[in-house]
Amino acid sequence: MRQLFQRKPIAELLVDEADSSRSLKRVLGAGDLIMLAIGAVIGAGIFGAIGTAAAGQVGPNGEVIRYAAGPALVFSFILLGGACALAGLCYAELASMIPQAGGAYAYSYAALGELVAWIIGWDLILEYAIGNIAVAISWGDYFTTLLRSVGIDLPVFLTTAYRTAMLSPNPDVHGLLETAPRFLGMPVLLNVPAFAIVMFVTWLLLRGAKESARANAVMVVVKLAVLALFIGVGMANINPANYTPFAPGGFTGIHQGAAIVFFAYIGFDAISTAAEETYNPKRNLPRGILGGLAICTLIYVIVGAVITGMVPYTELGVADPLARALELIGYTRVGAIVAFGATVSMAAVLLVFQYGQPRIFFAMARDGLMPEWVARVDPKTRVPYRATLWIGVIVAAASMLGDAGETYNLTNIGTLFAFALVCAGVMALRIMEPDRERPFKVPSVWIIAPLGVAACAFIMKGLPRETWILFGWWLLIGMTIYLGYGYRHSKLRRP
Ligand code: ALA
Repeated sequence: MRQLFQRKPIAELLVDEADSSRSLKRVLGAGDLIMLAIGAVIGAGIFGAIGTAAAGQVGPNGEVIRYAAGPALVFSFILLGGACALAGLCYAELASMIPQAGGAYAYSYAALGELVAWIIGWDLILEYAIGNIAVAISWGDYFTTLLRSVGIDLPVFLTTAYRTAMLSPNPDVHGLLETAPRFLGMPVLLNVPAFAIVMFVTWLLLRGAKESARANAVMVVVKLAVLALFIGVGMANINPANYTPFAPGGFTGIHQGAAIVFFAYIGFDAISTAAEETYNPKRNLPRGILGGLAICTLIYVIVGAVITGMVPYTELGVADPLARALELIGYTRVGAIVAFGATVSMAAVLLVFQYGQPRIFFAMARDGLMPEWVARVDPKTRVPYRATLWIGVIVAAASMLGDAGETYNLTNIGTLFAFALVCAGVMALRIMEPDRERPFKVPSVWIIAPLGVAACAFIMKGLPRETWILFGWWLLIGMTIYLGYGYRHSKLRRP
């Protein structure tokens, strides 16, 4: 039992900065971090998931799966901004205290012991790899819209995944199970664009492509420009009648809406992994995390208010709601520009997450919790190439066959769980290592951190039962793998 909760000493997690072969260069300021946060945050959530949250969701037999938030979606965004700020503060404390690339996995190894660290590492697969499945599917939807706008119509059986057809309440989409071409008796229903973008991003990463602050800044400018265009056109076309009813699903709708658009906020935590590359992390990390979060919250609230004023919220239950809303008010060409901006935005998210996932595995493999080959680095490109390639292939294949709705929920529950454990980790380390230097300290930690845990738990509660069951299975599989492999190979006990 004691071994299961053995903590890795922080000193072992820290890298000697004088050793240039093992430490990174401090090149990022607060402005770069804010840009990185916006780069990783704004993507499929605001360009895609927002639609289901506003319109709600009904099952194939007409049963309500989630209540509609309607125009009250802005309250979902405000609630989420607050909850993420609590977790963001806790991330800032741990990131400045343990400036190491493993992120939440490394913090929990130091704060809560090996078992919890493994669970977090396993859980982060939901945030990065499974999250990217949802982003890739959303990318595919926008890409298809974009091609259609220039007169290229891809065959629907090559842009719709089998699982999506199976789950869709829309008879046209569901009917594809019957009408699609067949191979060995099975309907061929593949989301080829989603597969292709993940493989392309993987290829880029394998070449050693780095998400430089500059390239990211260009993509952020594109994102912000198209959102500004959307807001500008949308504001000029608001019909106040669309704001009634304001909260069709009542508080349940706002709560369930928050649980799904939480996806739109994921990614601000990823910049905590830049701690080692930041000048003066004590000052800049909290500014980057909280500044990025504040800007994204503001943008989201405005987009939420505008889109639900442009068209009736019931029209938004599609995969590309921003482009659809513009189409519905007659701005098809602007819709195409927004669709282009969405593909750029989501490609950036895909790249950052697809970059992050192998590195978490890499950190875990270095600690002996995963097989050693996962940590193998290409001597020329310095990329953990095997992990990058395998994760790329698996995410691409899953994006080709999977459904976005299911993956959004799993990602949200997994990330919320990680956020809650980070908040708990701050408290644990305050008790166990009270004297360790904390370059950034969470103010009123005994209020903020428990509130952070409670807020995450509350948002998690808004997720459907099936998501909880899947999450339970996910953790169970993870535990089995740990007991079968990581427990016996951990380098903490066998250096
Ligand atoms: N927040 C990121 C997105 O919305 C994951 O795409």
